[in-house]
Amino acid sequence: MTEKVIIAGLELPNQDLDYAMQELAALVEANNMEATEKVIQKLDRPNPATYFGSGKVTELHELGTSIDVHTLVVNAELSPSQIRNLEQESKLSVIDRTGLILEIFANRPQSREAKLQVEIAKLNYQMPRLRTSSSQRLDQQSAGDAGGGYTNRGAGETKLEMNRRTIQQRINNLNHELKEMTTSSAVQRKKRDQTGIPSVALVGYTNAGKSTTMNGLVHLYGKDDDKQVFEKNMLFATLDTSVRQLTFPDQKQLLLSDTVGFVSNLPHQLIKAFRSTLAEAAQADLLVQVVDVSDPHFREMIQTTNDTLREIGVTKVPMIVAFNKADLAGVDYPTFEGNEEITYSARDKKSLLMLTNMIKQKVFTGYREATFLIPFSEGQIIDYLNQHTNVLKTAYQENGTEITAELSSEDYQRYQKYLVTEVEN
Ligand SMILES: Nc1nc2c(ncn2[C@@H]2O[C@H](COP(=O)(O)OP(=O)(O)OP(=O)(O)O)[C@@H](O)[C@H]2O)c(=O)[nH]1
Ligand SMILES: [Mg+2]
Repeated sequence: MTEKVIIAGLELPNQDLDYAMQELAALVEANNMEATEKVIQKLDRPNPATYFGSGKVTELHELGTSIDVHTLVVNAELSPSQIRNLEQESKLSVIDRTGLILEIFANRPQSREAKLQVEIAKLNYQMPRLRTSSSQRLDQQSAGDAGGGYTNRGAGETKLEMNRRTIQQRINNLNHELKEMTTSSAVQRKKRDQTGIPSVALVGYTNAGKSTTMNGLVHLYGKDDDKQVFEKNMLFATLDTSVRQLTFPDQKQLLLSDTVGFVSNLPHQLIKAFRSTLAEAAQADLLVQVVDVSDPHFREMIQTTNDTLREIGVTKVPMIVAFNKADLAGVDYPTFEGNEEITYSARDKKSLLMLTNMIKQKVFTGYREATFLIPFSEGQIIDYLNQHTNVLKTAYQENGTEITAELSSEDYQRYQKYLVTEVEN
């Protein structure tokens, strides 16, 4: 059964609260809850003790009692004492925006790596929010040393401090495990880098259609046994980065990755925790920012995505902005503007072909056409050229096979000694 909750927000100066509250309701739904009432208060600044003003807190308490709802979801990250005070005075159990997003992430099925990242983020969030009254049992043994910096352990230490220390210890262990995992994915990434195959990452707001775009492109250019990635009309459907290889009819290849979606005020604990997953985007040769252009707030979403990318240190990767769901927006598609913007639908083949062309133009630079004369004794080179380059012509000469192909500068250099002519273009 879905739990009914009250959502509440402060309208502070210069804030589009309407949009934030709509999004909060969607986040609530993504956490299998239902926002039955929405309460808003206009204030110049939050009340330091209870976030809302005292009159509003009384109103929230009365509302909760009258509609028999016991949970209040607040559209901001509250301080630990604000949560405590607000709970005491409203008699409602309080979830703040950060706690809500962390819960959604924790409840999504996910890989071991994403699980670790989410748990670390959750523990970091919980640590300052631990209460003295907590009856959590503490295993003295496991609260051991490696935590570092906790030298004042022992006599006089409160249970709360011990609980904190246990959590810190757990965070350290998880970080350690995560680090080993990231090292191995970094190794994988490095291996892929060495193949010289360019990489393209789909990034953007949650629910924009990244996974649908990925699946569309994989359907056209992927291998037959490539798994589809999970796409669904819900926030944070994707938590893991998946990578697929695309091979185009001209034999050019690229690696396409689908990444976790962003949302406004994504908890900084999560951003930090997901840095390694997002490394795929940071190291990409090209980003495709997928935008749901049918959403009236798409401009804010672009802003949030750009801010979040900056926050994780992705500032120098070139980007195509891909305005998706044009079919719902009632605009012409597919259309493109310059080589940086496309309006399309991830469900439309013509759109995907246009997007592919734009991506290819950006990524496959330095390709050239050249003719090589390969001696008959070097059959493996001919196989390589046929498999990895765009062979345009093959002719058999007395002293070898003459092949004209379009190829990358790496391949060109590799076989330069067999070069006959280079076609200028
Ligand atoms: N009508 C229409 N729906 C689309 C289009 N592209 C995606 N959708 C739908 O939008 C919803 C979200 O798509 P996803 O591909 O899961 O979005 P995402 O960006 O991967 O979302 P997260 O993984 O949550 O970050 C799904 O229900 C898709 O079927 C489109 O071009 N047109
Ligand atoms: Mg997705």
